[in-house]
Formats: sequence, structure tokens, C-alpha cells
Amino acid sequence: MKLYDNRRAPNPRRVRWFLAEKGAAAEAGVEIVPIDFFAGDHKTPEYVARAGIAQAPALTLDDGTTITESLAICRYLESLYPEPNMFGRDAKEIAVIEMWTRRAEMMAAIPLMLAVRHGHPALAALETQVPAVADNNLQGAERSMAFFDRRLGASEWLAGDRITIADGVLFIGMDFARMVKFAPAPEHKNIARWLTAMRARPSATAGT
Ligand SMILES: N[C@@H](CCC(=O)N[C@@H](CS)C(=O)NCC(=O)O)C(=O)O
Repeated sequence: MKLYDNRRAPNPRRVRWFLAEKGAAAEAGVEIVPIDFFAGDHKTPEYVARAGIAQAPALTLDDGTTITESLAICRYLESLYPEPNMFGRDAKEIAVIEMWTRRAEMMAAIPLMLAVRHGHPALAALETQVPAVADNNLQGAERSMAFFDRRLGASEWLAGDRITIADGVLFIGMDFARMVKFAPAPEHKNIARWLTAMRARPSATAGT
């Protein structure tokens, strides 16, 4: 399997983070192929024909099938490397983890990615930047932090009593937004506790 990857971008990082949580066998099972966005590697006819979209990450299987969308790739890898479980073991767990993953993505990760894309000068080469889009999304994500702080006051991890893909999505979204100086408010002590735990894991620096 080949993982078309970009070291600085948040969606590819989800997959590297996930592989690191799965452990050495999972990491060894995937060959990393670096993609340079600024050189346009992902826009070549060959890349787009293979992936179907000019984005990373993309996972090409040995039979030639290519999967894009970071969470779809993680789900595929979960089937190959089931332990430790990250997507749920039974109907209730699967639904609760999906719920928190969607909340993490819609309420934090996507707004924070847009805040960086539209707000950081380094991304001007990839995006027609609109400062109001950056501001609006940053403010929306900041408002969502109170919600996640309440949850992390009631639960050790986002979706329950063990780390799951939902934690990875929230963590990587928040970490990426440090590029635009995003930081949780000091009163959000539960997020601070959780961030310390996330940063202490080997997966926090996987491929960074
Ligand atoms: N929904 C997709 C989003 C993938 C995506 O947006 N990738 C970005 C990097 S984080 C990309 O390929 N950007 C290339 C560009 O902007 O030209 C996923 O989760 O994989």
C-alpha cells in the first residue's frame, strides 16, 4: 500500500496519527509517498487519474484501488489492523464515536482548517484568501470550545473511556490552527488536560 502524504497538512496527518496509534505493524504496512502541494504534485494528470481528486491523503492498495478521504482511509486501516480499536466495537460504540467524530470535524476541525487556509500567508499560494472567512471560522471554532470543554469535563476522552478517532480529529484540527495562533481559552481546563494527554502520546509527532 502507498500513502500519498503531505507532512504539513492536517488531513494527511490524521492518517499518520492513526497509523501511529495502531502501532509498528500498521506503520510498516504502508509506504509513505510525499506530495509537495506547492510543486503541484497532487495536480498532475497522473495523480488526479489515480486518486480521482487533487487532494491528499490518498491510499493506493496493491490491487490499484485508491481510497481518498482521511476518515475512509482510517476505516480501511482499522479493518486491517483492528487493535487498538478506534471506531467502536458494537452498535452503540460505533454510533457514539461517529457522533463525536462528526462534531469534532464540523464544529472544530473544518472551521480551524478554513481559518488557517484563509488567514495564514503561507497558504496564499493554494487559496484565494478571504480574511472574513478566516475570522468567521476562527470565531466559530472558539465558540465550540466551551462545548468540547464540557464534554471533556464529563469524559476522559471525547467519545468515552478510551482514545478514538474522534480525539485524533479534534486534536489535529486544533494543533494545525496554532499556525494562526489559535489556543483554547485558559478557563477551558478540561481541554487543557486532554491536550496535555494527547501531546504526550507518540502519535502526536508521527511524521511531523
Ligand atoms: N475530506 C478530505 C480533505 C482532503 C484535503 O482537503 N486535503 C488537503 C490537505 S489538508 C489538500 O489536499 N489540499 C490541496 C490543495 O489545497 O491544493 C479528507 O479528509 O481527506
